[in-house]
Amino acid sequence: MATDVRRGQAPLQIWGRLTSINVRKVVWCAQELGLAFQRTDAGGPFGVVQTPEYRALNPNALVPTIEVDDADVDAGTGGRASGNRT
Ligand SMILES: N[C@@H](CCC(=O)N[C@@H](CS)C(=O)NCC(=O)O)C(=O)O
Repeated sequence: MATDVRRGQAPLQIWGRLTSINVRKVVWCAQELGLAFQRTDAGGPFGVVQTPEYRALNPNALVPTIEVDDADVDAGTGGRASGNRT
């Protein structure tokens, strides 16, 4: 992947392909809550998850991953938050 995974403009970034039921849950939740978000395809045929940039966000290399400001949150059952919030 040649893109910078921190390129997004929206306050909430959702990483993951819509063919993943776990990604759909997060997108559905964000929509129900009326949150502005940007989603970027990752996982499955889109790849991305094995790149060092993505693994820095989510070492599990799974989707979805949620990015909120400077915090990276693995939306999976393992739940992880990292990064600095100011
Ligand atoms: N319970 C999992 C949910 C995440 C998960 O299993 N995601 C699958 C898709 S539903 C995944 O990333 N598969 C690899 C891929 O899509 O490349 C977790 O702990 O994160």
